[in-house]
Amino acid sequence: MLFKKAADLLSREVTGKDLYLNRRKFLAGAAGAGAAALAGERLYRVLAPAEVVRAGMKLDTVKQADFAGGEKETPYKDVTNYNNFYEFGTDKYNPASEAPKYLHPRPWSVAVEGLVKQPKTYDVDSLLKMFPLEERIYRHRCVEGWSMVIPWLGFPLGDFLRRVEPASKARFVEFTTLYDPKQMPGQNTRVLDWPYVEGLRLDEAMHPLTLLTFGLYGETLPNQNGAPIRLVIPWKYGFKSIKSVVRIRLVASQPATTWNRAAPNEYGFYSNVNPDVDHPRWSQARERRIGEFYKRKTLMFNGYADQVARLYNGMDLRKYF
Ligand SMILES: Nc1nc2c(c(=O)[nH]1)N[C@H]1C(S)=C(S)[C@@H](COP(=O)(O)O)O[C@H]1N2
Ligand SMILES: [Mo]
Repeated sequence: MLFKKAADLLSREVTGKDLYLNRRKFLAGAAGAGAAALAGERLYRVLAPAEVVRAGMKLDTVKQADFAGGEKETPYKDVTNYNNFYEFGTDKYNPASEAPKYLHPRPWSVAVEGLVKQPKTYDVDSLLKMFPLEERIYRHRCVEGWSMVIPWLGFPLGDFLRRVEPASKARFVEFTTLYDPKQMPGQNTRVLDWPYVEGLRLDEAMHPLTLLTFGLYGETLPNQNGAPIRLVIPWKYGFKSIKSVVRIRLVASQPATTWNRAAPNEYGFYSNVNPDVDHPRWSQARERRIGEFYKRKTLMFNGYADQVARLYNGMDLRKYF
């Protein structure tokens, strides 16, 4: 069975050391709020709604792989409350409070189009069942200088792209977030050009680390983390990992992307994590891991150089930042 009720999570087996400890504590708190509801309807309204929406549904995975060198996972509470998702406001805490109220992640369809032999529109749950889900623990580095370690659930985007068969002329992939100001009230403001668009070179999109992501911490994605489907490209700055995707389009030339259009001198198309190439307004040499006080050194390609450096052989990474 693919989905289980949120309540079943309470009995989920602990697979690693303290792997699910934080989440279990969090959910125990949510259950406590639910119990209190029995005592009074008003109390329930105050405490329960956001917690219940956030808990998500359990997703079964076939394997777990640590791509973060054994580092401690960032607590669930931080992963799901400290977010960038400008469709719900520009404050880090806005998405956690607003996205659960407005965004309806099901039913949801994702269109695959452009230079592809098998164009098709998929229901997100049929997409989710196309390949076995893996849990992958990745480092996640925001261009602003903070970072986390997150256990995502998904499968390689490349597995899916091979299935839909890119045409020989396809060289890039463009991804688009939902445009619906009713579900994404931040789209009523002009902080960015909507909808949010991102892009990858086809070989980056096919790279086995690029994850088509449906969940985190064992559950479906919370709305604030990009429900019901997002990308995670762990060697690039966080803004490349586009949330709440509705369209995947194979194209011949480099797509115009939201942040690159907004500030081309600050956010390049590639945006690979690179401690040697500073943002024009701040250094990228260090980062603050959420939950830690001292800054640590940022690693080349966010620590994934062995796997991805070859993609950029012969490229001047100062020019193609
Ligand atoms: N559609 C959309 N996707 C987005 C963003 C956004 O504002 N809108 N923010 C990006 C940025 S800047 C980061 S750091 C990551 C944050 O992902 P997280 O909240 O799951 O940690 O999402 C990225 N994807
Ligand atoms: Mo970011």
